[in-house]
Amino acid sequence: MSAVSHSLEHGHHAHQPSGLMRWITTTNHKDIGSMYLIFSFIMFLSGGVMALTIRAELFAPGLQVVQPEFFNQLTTMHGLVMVFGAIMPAFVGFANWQIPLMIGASDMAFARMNNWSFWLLPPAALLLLGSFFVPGGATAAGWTLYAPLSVQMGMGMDLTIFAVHIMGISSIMGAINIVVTILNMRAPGMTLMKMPLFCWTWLITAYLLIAVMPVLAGAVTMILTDRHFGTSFFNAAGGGDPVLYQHVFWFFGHPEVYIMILPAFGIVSQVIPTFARKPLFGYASMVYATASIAILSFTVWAHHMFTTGLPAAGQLFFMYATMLIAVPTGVKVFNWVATMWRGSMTFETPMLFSVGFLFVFTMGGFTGLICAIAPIDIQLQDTYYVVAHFHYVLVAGSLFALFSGAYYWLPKWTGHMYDEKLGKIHFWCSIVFFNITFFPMHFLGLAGMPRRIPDYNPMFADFNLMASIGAFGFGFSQLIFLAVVVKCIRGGERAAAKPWEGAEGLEWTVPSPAPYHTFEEPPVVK
Ligand code: CU1
Ligand code: CA
Repeated sequence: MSAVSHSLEHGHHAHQPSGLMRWITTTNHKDIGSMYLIFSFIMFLSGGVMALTIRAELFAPGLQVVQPEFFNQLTTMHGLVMVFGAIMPAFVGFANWQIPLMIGASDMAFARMNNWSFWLLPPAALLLLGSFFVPGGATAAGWTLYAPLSVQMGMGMDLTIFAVHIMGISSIMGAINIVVTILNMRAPGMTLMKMPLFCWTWLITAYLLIAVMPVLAGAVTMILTDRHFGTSFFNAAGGGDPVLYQHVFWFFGHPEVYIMILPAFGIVSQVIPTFARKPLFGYASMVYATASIAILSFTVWAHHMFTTGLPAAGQLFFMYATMLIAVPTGVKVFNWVATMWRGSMTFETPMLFSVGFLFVFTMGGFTGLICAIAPIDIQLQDTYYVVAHFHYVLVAGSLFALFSGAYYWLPKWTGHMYDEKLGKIHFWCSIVFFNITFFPMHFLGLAGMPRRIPDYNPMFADFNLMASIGAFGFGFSQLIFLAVVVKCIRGGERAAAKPWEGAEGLEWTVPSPAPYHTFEEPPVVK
């Protein structure tokens, strides 16, 4: 008895697993947040290598770096890896780190489920990346996995379907955790309308995830049963319709775009007030704008399908509904600019990435409006204009906001200040090379260059050369970020409890617990 009680009293610290077991069994939101971020960065580099192989193939007309079959696998897997492996898990990593700190909760509501949400991801990634090595290789149906091609592809497609199922389960569990944490675990006095905006954007994103991940799971399951169990959901010969797949997929796919951008809005809404040294302009309107964007995102899916023979009334509906989203998005951009108006601004790396985001993401918003116009979209469908548009949204939008947030919170996460000079070099290289890569793609698309092809007419040569040079510059610039993060984890100037001077009270709504070094043993709670 006494031995047992002795070990119970004093055993907590002694029995805490260390080394690898600590990371496998951890239920600490900070540890899990770090694992999400490291995982997503590894996936970002894998997807990046695929992108660079694509750009090497397209460096000049007539080049053949890889087989055309493999090229199609690369464009597909680049998209899937970046969307499901890099961007989404990175935002979940931010949510894990920041939400409990920002609302004054001790941890996520379901700490053990949180561990499980993360550890589902590495096996899913292995399935996805492993599909390159099965007979027939990875699926080459495009990241949207359109039927009938995806029904006919080799077994790489089955691995992809299974991976999508697992990543979907992980996302849903993560989203449930975020909703329950925010609704039930806020500190006394932390009303919903006092929450930092990052929490609001994630609360709304979590609802989007719970609503649409099952739709994606349904879409790929229908492909699976069409492939192996004799159904004909997407087979016209059996009474089905391949266009049905596009409806189901984009009912998931458009809200998915906002899943990847609303948390980015949240990060930018934290960073800009800090470095403008003014409270966020129009907090309540930001909340309502976020919610409006989320609700409207369910009503626009067929703007991806203007060339499928939709009735004219349908085309008009989806065109106007899409344009409507520009209103709440405009409210947000206005509020960010108004926050900076007459602020005493400084431009440390997080602010550079947020202001950069504002310029370049807004470009992606404008080209989105152009694509929304049905008669124009019919011309631009499946051209590089669309590729340019969504990379302005997902790279200049999601990725730049992730970098902004990473630099902003690295001092909190690691306990050290990052190297400001290297951070600034990373920003300027990123934004310059980003534009060299993707701006010419607008012209390529307008001139009619189709996407997802391994070779092209020599008339497209100049802009492709520019894009490829830009892509390699952009890719290698990301190694600077890796260097900054590794350096910051390993040491450096100790970060103050409030690392951003002159911005007292704007960084955190509640006093956050003192940071401990994530890569040290966590402190023992007495
Ligand atoms: Cu869309
Ligand atoms: Ca080629």
